[in-house]
Amino acid sequence: MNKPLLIIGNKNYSSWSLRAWLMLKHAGVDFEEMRIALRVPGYELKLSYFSPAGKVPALRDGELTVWDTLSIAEYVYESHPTMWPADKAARAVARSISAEMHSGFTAMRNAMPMNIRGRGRHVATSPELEADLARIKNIWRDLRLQHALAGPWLFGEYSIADAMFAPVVFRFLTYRVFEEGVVDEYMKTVMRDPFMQEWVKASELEHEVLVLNEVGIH
Ligand SMILES: N[C@@H](CCC(=O)N[C@@H](CS)C(=O)NCC(=O)O)C(=O)O
Repeated sequence: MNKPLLIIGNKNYSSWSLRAWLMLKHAGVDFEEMRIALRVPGYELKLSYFSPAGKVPALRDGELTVWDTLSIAEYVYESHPTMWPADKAARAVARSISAEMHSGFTAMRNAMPMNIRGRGRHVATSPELEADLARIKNIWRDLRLQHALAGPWLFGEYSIADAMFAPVVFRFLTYRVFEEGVVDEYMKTVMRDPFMQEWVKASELEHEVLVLNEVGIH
């Protein structure tokens, strides 16, 4: 039987690809990956062949294709139930913050595109951006204080929610968003994750530069 195939974009820039990849890695799924470099001639045709929505990530498992990050998350969860918290209330909160990440934080996503190789950048601030950053820090702080005894992740044990917020940690490092205490500790936990390190190394080997994602001044 063929292994599941995850179709992803550029590791340096594609935050949605990173989320799905982390979920599969942390669930222990034995999968292959195929990278389609975004915004190079012909990429849309390739994407449309592998992904009905023409976007990454998409997961092929046998005859089945699953696309859109939250659907991939739920698909992974069905065979790996530890990927959401065991407690029903915690699971509902984990799904809520993951959905909030999926549909929200537009000001941050627009102003601070994921760019792992970028460091020490400054972008213009706005009330909307500040509100997004404050909300994310509050989510991390509240959850870490609540679940401190259960482990170092948002809900103690690693869950899909951690994968959903992992690209935000890269953004905070690229655009110099700091916060002391449990928020900083959580960011360090995320960066120590061997799978994050593996992704970082791969992003450093990529040569494409997507100008629209290269924002901020030093
Ligand atoms: N809602 C989708 C968003 C996926 C998405 O926007 N992916 C970007 C890359 S991070 C993409 O495929 N862009 C295609 C393009 O730039 O043409 C999901 O959750 O997976």
